[in-house]
Amino acid sequence: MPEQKNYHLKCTGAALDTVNKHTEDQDITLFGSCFCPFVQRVWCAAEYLQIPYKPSCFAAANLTTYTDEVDPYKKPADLLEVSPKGLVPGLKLHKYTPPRGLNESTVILEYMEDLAANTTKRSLLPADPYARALVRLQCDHISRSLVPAFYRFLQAQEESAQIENGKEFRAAIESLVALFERTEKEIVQGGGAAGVGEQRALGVGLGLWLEGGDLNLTDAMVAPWIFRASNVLKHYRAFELPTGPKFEAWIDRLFAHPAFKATCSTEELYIDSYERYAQNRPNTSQVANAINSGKPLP
Ligand SMILES: N[C@@H](CCC(=O)N[C@@H](CS)C(=O)NCC(=O)O)C(=O)O
Repeated sequence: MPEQKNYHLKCTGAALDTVNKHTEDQDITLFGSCFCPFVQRVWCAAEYLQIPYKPSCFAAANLTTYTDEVDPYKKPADLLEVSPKGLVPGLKLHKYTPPRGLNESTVILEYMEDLAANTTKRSLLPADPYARALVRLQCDHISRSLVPAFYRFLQAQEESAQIENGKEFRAAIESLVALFERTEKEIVQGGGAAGVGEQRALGVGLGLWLEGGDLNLTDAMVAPWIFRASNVLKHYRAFELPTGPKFEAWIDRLFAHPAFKATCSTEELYIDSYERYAQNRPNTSQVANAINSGKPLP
């Protein structure tokens, strides 16, 4: 029997370069792990919003270099202090005495957005309340449907379940595209824009779906799973992402975006780290257990 692969503990490629660029102490310590998509969400948002942070290596708290990544499965005390379930990502906020913690990737994303509004003045959201609500609808769909569908598909062992769950994951991507189209229609095309300049202005904060757009909250929320669909699901489930010029252009912009690219390790790291999900090994993770028992994700 071939040797089983295990998850990696150290970033590779561009992600490792990024870790090495952030060795100074900052107000924010980001507890992460190299393979975790929930971490990559907030990591690429921190890069985009230009929020200073120091990545943390809590698996070996006495390490003075931060090139290693964290092992969330070992649940070291300093992770549990900021994230009660011992899940990454977690933030330690040193501006408070004593320092405070924050967990949950979606909450951390909103926190960073609010922080940036007062500091770097960068943003992942449009200004208009209705447009913001449409972006949040997209994010809600990602949390509720697309992310669980990814794990159901990857963990399915029976061929019939793999076919069924593959369809479910594809449908979740298609529903996200439908929400993109709705947003584009209602905000950019329905705004009575007088010309290209005005259309561009209306598109600010609507993300990379729009040509000439920039990374937004939805992109950060979903990019890690779309990326893992392109390598992990392709490798283990022969999955192919949808095709078509608009979808492919979005994927190209997403994967090439400097803030996202800076948080990507090399493909092998993901393939290795997800073998345990693809084989649905017992006690792979809290997420895997939730999927197997039909419970909501932790
Ligand atoms: N709802 C959490 C989920 C985070 C999560 O599941 N992280 C995984 C790594 S990808 C983890 O820390 N797993 C540790 C475990 O399962 O014990 C969030 O959005 O932050």
